[in-house]
Amino acid sequence: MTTTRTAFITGITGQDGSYLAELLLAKGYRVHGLIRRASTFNTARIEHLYQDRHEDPQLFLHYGDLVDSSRLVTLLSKIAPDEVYHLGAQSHVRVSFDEPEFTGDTTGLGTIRLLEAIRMIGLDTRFYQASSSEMFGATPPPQDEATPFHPRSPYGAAKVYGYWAARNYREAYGMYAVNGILFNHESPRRGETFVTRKIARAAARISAGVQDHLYLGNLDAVRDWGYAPEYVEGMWRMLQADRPNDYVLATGTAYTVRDFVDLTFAHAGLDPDRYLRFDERYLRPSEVDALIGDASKARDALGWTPRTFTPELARVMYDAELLALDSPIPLSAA
Ligand code: NDP
Ligand code: GDR
Repeated sequence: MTTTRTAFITGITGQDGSYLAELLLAKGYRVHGLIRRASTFNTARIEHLYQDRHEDPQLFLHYGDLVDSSRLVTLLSKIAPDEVYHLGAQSHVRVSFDEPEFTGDTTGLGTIRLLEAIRMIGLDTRFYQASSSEMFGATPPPQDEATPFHPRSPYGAAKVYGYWAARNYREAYGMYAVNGILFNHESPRRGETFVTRKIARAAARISAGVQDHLYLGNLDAVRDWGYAPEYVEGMWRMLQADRPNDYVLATGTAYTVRDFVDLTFAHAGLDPDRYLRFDERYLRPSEVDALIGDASKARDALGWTPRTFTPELARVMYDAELLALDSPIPLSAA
């Protein structure tokens, strides 16, 4: 007899949370998600999931916030999930320089609030921490699980705190807690202010004649961009392993921001130099110059490998933007 497993996802309204909820529902999980109360709808990325399931709901949303410990305790004790995927965070690196304390509170302390809630309740659950390649920061590539951290932003520093919190609860209390150290992963559901989505959206709007220019900051940064749906599958695999461990997920390939512009505009049949402009507002006080991951450990231990690489990603994201221009369905739900 199989029993339905229950998952709890923080950050379910975000890019990764929405793909992970889809994946887990397809695997037969009952999925609970933490959402923030907002004056406008913030559930566009997951709306299709609960609309599909009116007769037999398997997706349940709960108001709460990572800064509200007592709410996390109440919710977790009521839901008693088998797996907790902690994806909620103030996830924008540039914004973390404007809001360093808030970023530390949500992205850093939010992790310990959740871990401590699990410990206090005595919940037997598996815990996934959304760690980031931003923790490597200034340490040159290639980066893997043994690479020293040198964060270059309040966001990166907060993620280092979350990483060590997860490891500490594993070592101190024997908790099944893992760190997925994920390199950049993108999709048509990426937030509009991250660079890949910004480029894809601008190219589509320029093609359609509704935008004139694309303003960017540093074009020389090197990133290892993969495809988000493949990365959430890696998160799930990490929690199915016999023992808790930490894993890098990455494609192992390197492209500059300028390369992403060129790939996207070439696919759109546009000359980037006609439209590209520089705006220093998009520069960061300290930049992460190059991130290129080595995901050999995840390949060997979990059988995880990336299938979509940056050139295809640029095409997929541009095509989705173009379709969305004519569609009444918001792209974040597509
Ligand atoms: P998004 O920015 O798309 O989503 C962030 C999510 O966190 C949203 O659901 C947001 O809710 C929620 N959130 C933010 N603050 C709070 C809070 N105080 N309380 C409760 N929920 C909150 O991020 P991604 O989906 O791209 O990333 C998921 C996680 O993985 C993040 O932790 C990110 O830092 C990390 N990560 C991402 C990588 C990437 O390339 N995408 C790479 C490595 C790590 P709302 O919708 O209300 O804003
Ligand atoms: P990143 O992603 O900082 O790597 O963090 P982002 O897309 O914001 O920046 C990538 C690189 O592009 C450069 N850049 C610009 N970035 C933005 N957002 N807007 C611009 O106009 C622009 N012009 C140039 C940046 O300087 C940077 O070098 C993402 C987030 O998802 C994190 O949460 C996650 O942890 C890391 O990826 C891995």
